[in-house]
Formats: sequence, C-alpha cells, structure tokens
Amino acid sequence: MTGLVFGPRVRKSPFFDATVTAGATSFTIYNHMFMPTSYGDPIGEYERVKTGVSLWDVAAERQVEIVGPDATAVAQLVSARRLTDLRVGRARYAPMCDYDGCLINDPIALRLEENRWWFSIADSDMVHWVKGIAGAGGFDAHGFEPDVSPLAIQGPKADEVIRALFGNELVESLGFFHHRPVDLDGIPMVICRSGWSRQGGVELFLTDSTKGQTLWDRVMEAGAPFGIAAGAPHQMERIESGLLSYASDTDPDTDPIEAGLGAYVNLDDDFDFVGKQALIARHADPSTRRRLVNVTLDGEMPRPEHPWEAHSGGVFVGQVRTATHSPKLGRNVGLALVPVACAEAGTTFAVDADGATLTATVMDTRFGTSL
Ligand code: THG
Repeated sequence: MTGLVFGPRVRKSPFFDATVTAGATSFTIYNHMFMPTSYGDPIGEYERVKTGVSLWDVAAERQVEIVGPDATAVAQLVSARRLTDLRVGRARYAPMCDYDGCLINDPIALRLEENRWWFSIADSDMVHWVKGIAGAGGFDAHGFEPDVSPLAIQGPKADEVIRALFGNELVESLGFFHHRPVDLDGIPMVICRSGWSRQGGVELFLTDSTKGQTLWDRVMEAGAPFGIAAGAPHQMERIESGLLSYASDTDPDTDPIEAGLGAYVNLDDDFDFVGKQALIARHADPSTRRRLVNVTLDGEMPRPEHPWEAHSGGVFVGQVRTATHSPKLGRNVGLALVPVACAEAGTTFAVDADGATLTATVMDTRFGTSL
C-alpha cells in the first residue's frame, strides 16, 4: 500500500501521538505539518459532529503572531477586511490577498492586545509574507510563529464539555468569535468560540506544546459522558455548511470575491490593503470573472483526487475543485470554479472525473450558505 513517511521534516502536532493512539487512519499535510483527516468511519464521524461532540487536532492551523507598535498597521495592510475597529478579545475572518488581488490565505484574525495579533492561518506560508511586508515597509513590528496549537471541540454537545472543563460562567459569556486566555490546572491556552464546522463549539489554542497529551486526555475525560471521540474537519459537513477550504476549492488565480468571500472584503472602505487596487481592476467588468458554485453531481463518482475539468458543448469552462457525498441531500455535491456566465442555477456541465463522465448542475444555493 502506498503511504506517507512520518519523517522529521514534516512537523508533528503536540497531539500527534494521541491521534495515532485514538486510531487516526489518514493524515494530510497542512502548513508543513501532519494533520489527521479521518479515524476510518466517515459517516460515523459526520454524525458525531452533527449530533454529538468531536475532538479535532487542528494544530496545523498555525498562528502567525504580529506584535509591536506597528502591529495593527501591518495586520490591516495584509488583510482585505477592516481590522482596526476589532476589539481586543474578538476575532474576525479576514481574507488575505497578494499584489494581484489573488487569495493567498483566509485566516481568522484574533486581536490579543491593542498591538498584538494572531492570524490563525489556512495552508500557505504566511509567516514569510508578513515578515516581508513588515520589513520592506519599514514597520516597527515583529512577525513570527509562536508555540500555539489549536485543538477544536465541535458539535452541538461541545458546550457540555466546556462546562465540565471550565465552568458555566465561561460557557455563558463566551460569544461567537470571542476569545480569552484560560488556564486548566497549569495548562495555558486561549479559548475561542470558533471552528471549521457550523455545528457549534470552541477551539483551545494551547500555548505550551509540552502539554498536548495532557490537554487531549483532560478533554477526552470531560467529554466521555457526552460521547466525545476523535474526529477531524469534515469534508461533508463543511461543504454542506459552505465553508471554504483554501487551495482545495481555489486555484492560484482565484480572488476572494470569486471564492465567495466578498462579504469579508472591504473594497469601499477608506483603508488600503495589499491587492486592493488589483481586486478593483479585476472586478471592473464582473462578466470576465469566475465564481465558486455549489453543484450536484450525477453519475458514478470516483474518489476526487484531482480537480476535474468541466465542459459545456465540448468547450472547457472550468473545474470541479472538490466533490463529496452529502448525507443531508442524499446525493453527491461539489464545488465548481466557473465563469460568471455559467454560474446560473440550473446550468449543467459534463465533468471528466478521472475517466468517468458526470453531470454537474449548478445549485440555487450560494456558496457560503448552508445547503
Ligand atoms: N479555525 C482556526 N484557524 C483556521 C480555521 C479554523 N484557519 C484556517 C481555516 N479554518 C480558515 N477558514 C475559515 C473559514 C470560515 C470560518 C473560519 C475559518 C468561519 N466563518 C464564519 C462563518 O462563515 O459563519 C464567519 C465569521 C465572521 O463573520 O467573521 O467561521 O476553523 N483557528
């Protein structure tokens, strides 16, 4: 069987051993780090996050910290969404663009102090980018990757687990995208009500990687009465929920508006950010642009390992970037990156799915909302 080599070059999460012991059956590589993707029971894991509670090692969602007198200026310059009015203790989903206006990451920005930020990043090397922008611009700010490892507790019963660990006050007072430092018997972390599902829950940003196993065990113990088990960010749930997976759903030429993140891009505001002018120019004539759309997929679907080409009347129109079965809809669905002219609900394409031919039909739900 073909496998991945667990060598020292690709980093390990502080929860790595715990996830192997828990029975992780597959990993991906994300931010140069192994991240579990399944424990061998995709439908069971889907049901657990939808109806119970699941524990995810998402330490590969690395933090890029920006600190110093100009930290907020740098944070704003690299973000397409306004951040300067974000309060300390709050977080905001904030896409990042390169100078061509293309999406290069879609992190959650956490404001820890007036001039101290974490960008909780998707899979691309933002620490170099932030250092480069800060250095070239002569900003008095330092960018680095601190010892921070997120562990997500997700699902409708997540609050019960948080209550058992931290008490009722925290559960009741922690709003969506609010965060605060907490200490669990000497295990330091920041807790944030966030996570890559729409089933509720929190993320524990562990700030001492020597305590990974201890934290994992404490959460498992507190969650046992609620049926907690190890899981991972779930492809079926996140596609049904309209959450973007950067670099899976997007190609290097995708801008945040095409990717369905237009609501998180402040083009009309008075602040400047890297890529703003390019983004305005790209959308001067919207008909020339693409859009990421939900599609249904009919036909015998193989496992999607590559983007699949979509054709209309024999002409190439775009790609199906991601595909999965939707238990909720009882059919296969995908995300296609196609020209705006082909993005109307009901439009169909022939999809070459690694040799199998599927029919994709654009759905009437906008990507970013739940199916
Ligand atoms: N948690 C943490 N870091 C992350 C992710 C995460 N980094 C990578 C990746 N996920 C970033 N992607 C997303 C996508 C959507 C959301 C969070 C991270 C999300 N969006 C809210 C929504 O769509 O409802 C909007 C929030 C807002 O209004 O600002 O939650 O999961 N630590």
